[in-house]
Amino acid sequence: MILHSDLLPTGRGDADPWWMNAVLYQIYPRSFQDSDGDGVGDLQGIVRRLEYLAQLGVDIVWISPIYRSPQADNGYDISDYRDIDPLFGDLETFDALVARAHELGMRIVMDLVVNHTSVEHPWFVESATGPDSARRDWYYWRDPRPGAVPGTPGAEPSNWESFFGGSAWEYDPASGQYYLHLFAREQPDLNWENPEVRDAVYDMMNWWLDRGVDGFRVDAIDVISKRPGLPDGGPARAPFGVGHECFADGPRLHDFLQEMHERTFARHPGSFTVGEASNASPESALLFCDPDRRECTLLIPCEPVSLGQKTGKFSPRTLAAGELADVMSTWQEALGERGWNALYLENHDQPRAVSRFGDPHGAWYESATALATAYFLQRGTPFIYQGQEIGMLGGHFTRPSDFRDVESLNYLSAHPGEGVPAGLAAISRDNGRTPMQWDSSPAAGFTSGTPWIDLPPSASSIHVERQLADASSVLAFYRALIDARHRVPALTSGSFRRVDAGDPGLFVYVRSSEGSEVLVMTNLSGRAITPRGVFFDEDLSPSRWALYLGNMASPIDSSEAEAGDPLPSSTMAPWEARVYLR
Ligand code: ISL
Repeated sequence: MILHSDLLPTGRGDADPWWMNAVLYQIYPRSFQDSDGDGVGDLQGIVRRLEYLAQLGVDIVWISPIYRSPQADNGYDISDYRDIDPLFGDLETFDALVARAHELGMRIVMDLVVNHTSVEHPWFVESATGPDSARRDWYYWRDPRPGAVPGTPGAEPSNWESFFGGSAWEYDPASGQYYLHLFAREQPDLNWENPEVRDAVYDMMNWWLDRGVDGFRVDAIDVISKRPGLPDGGPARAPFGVGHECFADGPRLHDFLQEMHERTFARHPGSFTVGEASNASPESALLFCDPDRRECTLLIPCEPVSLGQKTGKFSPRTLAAGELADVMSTWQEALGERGWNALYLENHDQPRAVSRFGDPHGAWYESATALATAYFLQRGTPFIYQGQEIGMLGGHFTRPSDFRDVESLNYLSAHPGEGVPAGLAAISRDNGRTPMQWDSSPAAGFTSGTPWIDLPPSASSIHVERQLADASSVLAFYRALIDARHRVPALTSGSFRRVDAGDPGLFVYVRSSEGSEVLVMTNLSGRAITPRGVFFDEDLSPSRWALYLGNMASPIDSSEAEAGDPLPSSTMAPWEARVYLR
């Protein structure tokens, strides 16, 4: 690794709004740090690790759901929005966590899951008492299809499929009706058409904001508005199931988001809202995050991380050279200087980026750092998912009993006798949920007990302790990227321009603002490639570029090692990454 920190402006630059030079870190609490030996991470564990995050340079911490929950979908099924699940701690510990994070200069963002609740939420329990319940209309209850035998296949009110497999309708023999669940059957969809539902949601959001949280990551926000009448959908369009066009980007979605903004975020100036919109496209993205529309601060699109889904999620195909770079640039260009995006490669729903897009065996370090460089310096707010900063790899799932995630378990039970298909092992959400690897102890310092999900074999060599002691580690590399985001003006507000380097394996771009420019060169392939084109470009030719960061121990052209050297025209090694400033 080559690092010339002396090239950075001293001190943190200005940003307006504040998140333009901020870096976000996502914690999946169940797998971050256990403090009581039950094998499940908890809030006290997070508190213990806050200093680690502050030292890394993290500005915002998003914590996946910690509310009271039966944990059918690891907390994305909430039974009490105003309490902490005892698995993770209590409100007092949560308040202490927020206070400590604030002392360390970090903000806390909660996950907000309001497309659905748990079946154990009192709202649903009351709604399920029967058609006369005062809360019946808080959820979607519908009669069976006329003429069909209730409770048998085909009798569902519509043909919609759940994201997690099977019908999106669950039959309730007691009332003879079905309720809608776009996710697991334990996650009934709230009826956002009902103003009482929306009032209750906004009250709850204000309760947390008043308590001191700094914003929300709003889960599955683009499916809250359903097409009136809940009609049958047309044929499935991969990777989505049947009915998707009837509930994604529904007719009142943006009215609801604008109302939510007005009723909650507008009352808490500076609060941060991330909308998770798996259906958003480069064409629709600005509807969510154009500041004038007053909806979300930024958007989590899913297209870049859904790449390679063929007919279904668990039948991945090999990506073509340059495919990832092309999708990322399309999003950058679509949002331009108006919108603001979440930049990310990993989260708790995705496999680890190095396992998926890199070369975990042949070029682990190089591909981890090249992928990091490629996404981190684009326009938007970079998100780091826990463990990504040390290049964690995916899980090792060989038996059905190795899986924990509801989506994977549903898949296994729908495909009995197939063992563990390779696609499931590679793409299962459990890949991103193995415990954080802190040190070389048997459970990687995550717990003194038995972890709720197994660690991968790579845990013994990839861990925080080792990387903190190594000035050239993946962790050190991330720290250098974070420093650059904090200090270089072009990375805060600068435009994004992709440069054609003549080969799909190369992803090269320039960020520019007045008086500050950054040139990012990455080789996202396992081939050595000589860039073409870039250096004939008038704008890029001056020899004033200085190499700030590189992931090769010694660049192919040794003259590149010195800061201030001219832009090299030499070949980029497989998975090489360079960041130049001027
Ligand atoms: O990753 C997906 C399916 O495997 C996505 O379609 C994902 O389900 C979708 O983006 C919504 O995800 C969010 O809501 C889900 C929860 O299970 C996910 O963990 C969460 O990120 C339901 O609350």
